Amino acid sequence: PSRVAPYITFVLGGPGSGKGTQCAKMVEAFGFTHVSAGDLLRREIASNSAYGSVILGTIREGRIVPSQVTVQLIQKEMESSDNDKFLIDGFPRSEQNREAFERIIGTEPSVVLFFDCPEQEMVKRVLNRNQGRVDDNIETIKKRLEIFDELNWPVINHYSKTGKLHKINAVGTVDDIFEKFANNISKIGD
Ligand code: UP5
Ligand code: MG
Repeated sequence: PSRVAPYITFVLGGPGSGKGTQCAKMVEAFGFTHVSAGDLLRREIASNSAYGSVILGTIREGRIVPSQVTVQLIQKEMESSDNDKFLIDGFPRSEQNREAFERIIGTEPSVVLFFDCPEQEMVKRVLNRNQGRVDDNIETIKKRLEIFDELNWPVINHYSKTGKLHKINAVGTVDDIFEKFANNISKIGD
């Protein structure tokens, strides 16, 4: 059925909590379009765009790229899709991010997934990933965790208050974690 507004799910969680991995499974199972904010920013760096060097410096330091830059990339990606069901992965990371999205896109998410993972497990996963990401080193991981702690909790708390938050224990096998929340997700967004 066609909708007035797109159906948006925000996917939140610390670095290495498994956002990207679980999004891939949701795409396969439920036909969402996966929009990873981090992937869009990395694509921007690779394309040598005007913002590329600023984004690279920010990601190396584990800080957050200015909201307008990220929201514009997300907006372009959503507009270029025929789908009206989106997973927005790794965004919003701060209240500023959240407000910019609401202002520029003019839509709120229907659901917010939060993958809750212990810090030492996140560090272990990120250090084992080995995909050449400039931020997968112990110094940057520490900064990513600090920034997450400082800026992400207000966003989580906001969606908890509005009743949109689904908190998921992110420890276990990839398939076990998926099964724990997939039933709920398959019922929504139809
Ligand atoms: N893995 C996954 N699930 C597992 C499981 N259940 N058991 C064991 N291993 C598991 O997984 C990480 C690794 O763990 C993989 O090797 C996987 O196989 C394994 P993944 O699914 O990739 O986790 P994810 O949560 O996606 O981790 P990621 O590192 O991508 O999270 P970040 O939030 O740190 O990275 P992101 O790409 O979103 O952002 C990177 C940077 O971009 C940020 O630090 C920031 O500087 C910048 N950014 C912004 O400024 N603004 C934005 O809006 C977005 C990003
Ligand atoms: Mg990711």
